[in-house]
Amino acid sequence: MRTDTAAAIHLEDYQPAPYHIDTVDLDIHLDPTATQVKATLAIRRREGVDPGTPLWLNGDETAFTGLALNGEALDESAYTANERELVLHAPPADPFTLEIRTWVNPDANTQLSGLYRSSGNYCTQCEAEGFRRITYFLDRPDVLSVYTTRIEGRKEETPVLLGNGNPVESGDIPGTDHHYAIWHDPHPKPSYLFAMVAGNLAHISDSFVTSSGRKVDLKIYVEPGKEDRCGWAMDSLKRSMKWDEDVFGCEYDLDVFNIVAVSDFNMGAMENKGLNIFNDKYVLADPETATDQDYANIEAVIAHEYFHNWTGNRITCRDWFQLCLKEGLTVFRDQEFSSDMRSRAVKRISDVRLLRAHQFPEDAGPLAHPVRPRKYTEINNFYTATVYEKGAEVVRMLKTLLGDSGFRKGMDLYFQRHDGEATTIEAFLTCFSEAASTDLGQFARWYEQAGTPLVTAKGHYDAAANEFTLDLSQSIAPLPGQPESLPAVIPIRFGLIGQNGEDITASRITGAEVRGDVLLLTEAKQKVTFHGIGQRPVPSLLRGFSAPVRMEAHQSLADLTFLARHDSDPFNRWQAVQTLATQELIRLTHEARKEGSLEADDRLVEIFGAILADRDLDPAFQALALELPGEADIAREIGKDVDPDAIHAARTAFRAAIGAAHLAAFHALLPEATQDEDFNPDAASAGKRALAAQALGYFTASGTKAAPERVWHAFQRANNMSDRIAALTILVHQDLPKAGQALADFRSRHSCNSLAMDKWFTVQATAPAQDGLERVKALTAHPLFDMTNPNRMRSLIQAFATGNHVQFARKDGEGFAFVADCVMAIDPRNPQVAARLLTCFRSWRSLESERSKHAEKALLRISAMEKLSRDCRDIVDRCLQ
Ligand code: 0A1
Ligand code: ZN
Repeated sequence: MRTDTAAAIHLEDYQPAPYHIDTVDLDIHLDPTATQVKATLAIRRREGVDPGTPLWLNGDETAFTGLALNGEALDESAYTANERELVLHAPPADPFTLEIRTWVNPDANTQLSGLYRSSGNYCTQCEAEGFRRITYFLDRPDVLSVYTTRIEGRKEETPVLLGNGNPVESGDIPGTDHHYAIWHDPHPKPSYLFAMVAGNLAHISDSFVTSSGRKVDLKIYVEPGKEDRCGWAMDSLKRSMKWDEDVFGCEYDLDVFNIVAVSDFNMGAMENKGLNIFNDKYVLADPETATDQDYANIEAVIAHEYFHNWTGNRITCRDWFQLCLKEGLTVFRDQEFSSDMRSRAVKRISDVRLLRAHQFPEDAGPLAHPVRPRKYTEINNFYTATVYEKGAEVVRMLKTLLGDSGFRKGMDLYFQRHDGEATTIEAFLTCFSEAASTDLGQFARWYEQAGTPLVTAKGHYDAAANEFTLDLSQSIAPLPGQPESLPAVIPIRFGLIGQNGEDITASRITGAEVRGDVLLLTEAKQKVTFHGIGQRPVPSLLRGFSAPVRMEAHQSLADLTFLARHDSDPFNRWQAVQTLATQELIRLTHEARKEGSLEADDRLVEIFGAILADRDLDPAFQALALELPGEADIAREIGKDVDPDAIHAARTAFRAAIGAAHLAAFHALLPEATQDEDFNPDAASAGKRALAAQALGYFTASGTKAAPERVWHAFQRANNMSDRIAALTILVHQDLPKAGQALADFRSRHSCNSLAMDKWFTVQATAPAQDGLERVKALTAHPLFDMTNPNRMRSLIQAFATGNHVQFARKDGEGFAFVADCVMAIDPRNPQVAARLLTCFRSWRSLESERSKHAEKALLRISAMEKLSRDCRDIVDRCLQ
């Protein structure tokens, strides 16, 4: 493990590598504890580089066993080789080949970076810097090479041998029990996209014919016995391939596309060229074990990884500072895909909820960084919501600003101009400014400045002048390392709604550039006037969440209620309800703190009745609108001196009031109605189930006597995982009498399915009971709990830290202490996973003083660890700065 305090790497220090590596020939002899790797590299000095310039290759715990130059063994004085580097002191001036021999112990690789084993199968993870753990290399994304991989293994242990690109040759090795396979990938790629897999795997197959008539063999590999859960992933893959041709003109470029699902994986999935490797959570689904959310996630992640083939693989990043070039863009593309497959409005609302839940707090605390950071010490810590989700929002704003056709022209130019390159955000933006003949200089600030802009809007209607004015402002609160910021270009999609609920058109708008229904806020303060407005309008601002900002529109209860009922923009209808609910929840939180009355305002309770009664609404939309802001959302809005117990009390009281007031309406929607239908994973059926689950939750929250029996009934009758987990969550979180029995039933039904059992752990981890922490601690001793499996660890510990505010942030500090202990226990085995868990402390300074002192103590305890990984050191230092 690297425990050094590594020096920061700065964007402005970027230099191209002094050598090209044109081809990489790998010969890998597999063995669980002693895999032999021979890498033959064809190396060429870059033009302009002095002959004899040392060649410095990265390693990381790499075990050197031999080196030859142009086929000849080298004198030891000619090079330095250790765990971290291989330096050839004076390489020849002319192109040369280097033959490097290393060995790897896959069984000992608990970091899950490089070559490791998962359930006995060999697999690799090379992004960001895992390839150097297999062989020494210029392990950076701007070194592009053509790879040929020969894999050899024992036939019995590894009947399946997979590599990047196309299969070239395979066969037995006479006189041995070994066999081999050779794979060739004609597309030059960076080392982070290298992958190989070997093991005893089953598969399902299908095929896809591309727009130019190329037949592609598609296969999904899984552990034997899991093949029948791959159908949805395959279906999603074929739809992704078609969609990318239709919407972006991107065609697949190899003869095969393979996906492998493994059960030990640090992240979601990885876009290795032609050989995507997935956390099996994002592949396996059937109605019995996967929720509707799982189905939607699988569809999105399959698409995401597939879309990387163009945005990431064909065009990659010059350096890791440009990570958002591939990630922000690819998230945007997968969001668009899901919107086209499902309801666009529901998808947008769900994405914005996630952005607010994960990215906003990141952007407001010690871990804030620009979408394109300028410095890092550990790149693995920059696979963040800011790079991914805010990065996607920035691409979405580009589309909003340039319009559909301007955006498509820019994308076409990007693909045409940069195919086969490792490039930058500047180059990406240049394609759009050229294609749409527009200056994006100020827009580029979105990539450079951290922090969520706060936009304020105050409207004023002048009846005499027939004018409506909006006083707009934008600002970003000071952040560590960013005391001041400059105004960004903020596209605000808007409408002015008249009394009949229809949008009013202004005869003229002054004070801002307006493109269609989007006005551009470009200054710190701007006054915008809408002329020819014959009645007082209700403004609907930031429609579709047209920019990743916080909006304070100072609207009255009456106007927000009007928007909740009449806005033609579904996002803003939802937003109006959220704004009203948030205001009420903040008020109730203050009441709870002073032990005042927790009686909810009837006018707000009634809004939920209107949503329930509106039969024109899509059930999925109704379900989202009924979902109150989460405890973390309320905490974020309160911002400082946060008391999680008061928030919990307020939210519980508000839910009870809504449930009681609309008991009959909720009763009519209970899950029985949907449970008799055959299961269908499509968005419409999922929406009905989501609404039924909300109904069951509110019905119970109301305190009605009938509830416990109804929930138990719903649990028993469930014919799919969504309904079952919804009922189980209510039973456990409300501590209903049958909770224990339901947990036991669930366990015996699903004990052989680890993804289903992850849910079982999560339901308990997130229960806000008084003894919630003690229950979680007890579960760490459960025979099925395994701290070394990332999914299982996250299902209990991370779920507790991020989904159980009252218990994680307990006043006695025990929640923080427990999670800190877990971080310290995981760190020596798997620093990446430990560091991610550690980020759950990032908002500690916003807590009330007693709790924040406990959090600080826990962080200091981690910081004092002598052997802390670079990953955790980076996070803990930034949290404490
Ligand atoms: N590029 C992948 C995410 C990923 C990043 C790092 C990993 O290992 C440390 C694994 C996957 C994606 O965006 O899906
Ligand atoms: Zn990605």
